[in-house]
Amino acid sequence: SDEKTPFITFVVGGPGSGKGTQCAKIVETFGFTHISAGELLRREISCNSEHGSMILDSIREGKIVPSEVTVKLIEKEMESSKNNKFLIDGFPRTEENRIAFERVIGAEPNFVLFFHCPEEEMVKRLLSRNEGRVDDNIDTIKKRLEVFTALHLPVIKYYSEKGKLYKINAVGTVDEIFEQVRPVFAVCEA
Ligand code: UP5
Ligand code: MG
Repeated sequence: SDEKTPFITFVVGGPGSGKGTQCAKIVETFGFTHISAGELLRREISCNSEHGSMILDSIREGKIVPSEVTVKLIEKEMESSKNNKFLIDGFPRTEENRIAFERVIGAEPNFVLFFHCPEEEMVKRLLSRNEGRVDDNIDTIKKRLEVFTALHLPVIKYYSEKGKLYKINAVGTVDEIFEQVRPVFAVCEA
């Protein structure tokens, strides 16, 4: 493939659906660079950047940070990478996110992985994660689920209609789920 044309995969799904876990396996197996939008935002909080306190307030409330902030962080990360294969995790969360990315980056994803997981399973995983995330408490988890449910469908529908959506059943062991993910990437390697 062309060195300059980035190969972009979006990884979407509800809170705790296993996006980060599966991205780590994709990176290991297929050599992508993992860009987690949530991690980029948490990094802004911990380095006390310009938008840090606004981002912290949004994450505590499970709200979506303004697209321009998130897209700028993603853009910087893509530009500073020597790789041209990117996994963008936890983004786009809304139609507005999607449109802002296309406008700023000037590209569409090659395909989109959607991890589909029942709410009760997501809640169970998040409550037992224990990594000290400010949003892993039951009140914020409920808000994250509400925001996801209210906003994700148009994004899914858009990519589904373009034939770019791969829906993964995100229930099962990490390895079982990866066996559904692997063929999607194996095809694009061939
Ligand atoms: N786990 C994973 N797979 C498992 C399996 N198959 N069986 C059993 N357990 C499994 O997994 C969650 C937990 O489950 C872990 O403990 C894992 O070991 C276990 P993980 O892989 O971390 O799931 P993930 O989908 O990545 O969950 P995460 O909590 O990161 O998802 P969110 O989408 O909620 O979080 P994110 O970091 O993307 O965003 C956080 C907040 O940032 C958002 O709520 C929002 O406020 C803000 N944000 C924006 O505003 N804009 C953005 O573009 C992105 C984020
Ligand atoms: Mg994650």
